[in-house]
Amino acid sequence: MRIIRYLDEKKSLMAAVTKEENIYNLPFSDFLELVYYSRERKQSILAVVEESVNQAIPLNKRLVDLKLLVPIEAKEVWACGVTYERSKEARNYEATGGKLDAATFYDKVYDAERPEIFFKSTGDRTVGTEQDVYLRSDSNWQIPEPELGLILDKKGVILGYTIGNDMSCRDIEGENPLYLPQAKIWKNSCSIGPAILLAESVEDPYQLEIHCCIYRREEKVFEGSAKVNQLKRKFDELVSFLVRDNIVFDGTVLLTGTCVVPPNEFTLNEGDRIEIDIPGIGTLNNPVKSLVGKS
Ligand code: DO4
Ligand code: MG
Repeated sequence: MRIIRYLDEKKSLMAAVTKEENIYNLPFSDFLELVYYSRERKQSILAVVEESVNQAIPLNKRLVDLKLLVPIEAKEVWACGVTYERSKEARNYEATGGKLDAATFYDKVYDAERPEIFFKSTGDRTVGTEQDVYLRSDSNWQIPEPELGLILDKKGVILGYTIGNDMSCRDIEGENPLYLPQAKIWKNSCSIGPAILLAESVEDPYQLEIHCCIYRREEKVFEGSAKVNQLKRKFDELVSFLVRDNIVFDGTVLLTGTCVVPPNEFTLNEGDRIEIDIPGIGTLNNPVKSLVGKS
């Protein structure tokens, strides 16, 4: 079962989407209201949603007809780094200028007990599907990072899964690791959506697959895929480091790292379109706009 938010005549509505893609409006204003209601009733989130669905009639609309919003207005989005071998290789290339025999802090963090976890975004910087992600004006090497996102409660319990795009500037990060926040955080540098797949509806989330295509003038210029079971660490391990001695809000999103990296010579251009698909969750589709001349 998936949960979406959509705009209906300027009103934001929440709905459940079944495996068969039938859509049922839910009587909650947002995902957290559903979470709190299920806690009060001592029922699982899925049980509450199924009860609503069983009493409702499906919308006479398809998902593509809806103007989808971010599935959750997360106060904070955090992200994990170098959790896949492919990300380590790409980072080593950035940091060493291609001298791949040099041992780097990326090699170290890949093998260390403590994972890399960084602050990625706030609600105001995060967009949903069909909304523009922006390119920084001071970077010449920018890529999307397609990632599985965990929707957490304040204790770190995984409530659901979504798709995340951790937009990144490879030149800024490669120049100096202390520039990481600038390589990762700017206006519209994070997108999530299009839905939350309820954790209770997934038998084995490590079997999820991530596909990414980038289109330039509707021609495919990059395509890549990965399976979440290529992840070096377990979700619980990543979450335990995020919540340790921290304040974590209900509805926090934790991106789990990327395994799909375009070739080193690739950089995003204004006008590109990024499509990230995780079967079972949906497709996160973002046009790319440039911030050059806008700041
Ligand atoms: O080390 C910097 C960030 C890594 C990252 O975002 C990723 O591996 O997905
Ligand atoms: Mg990333």
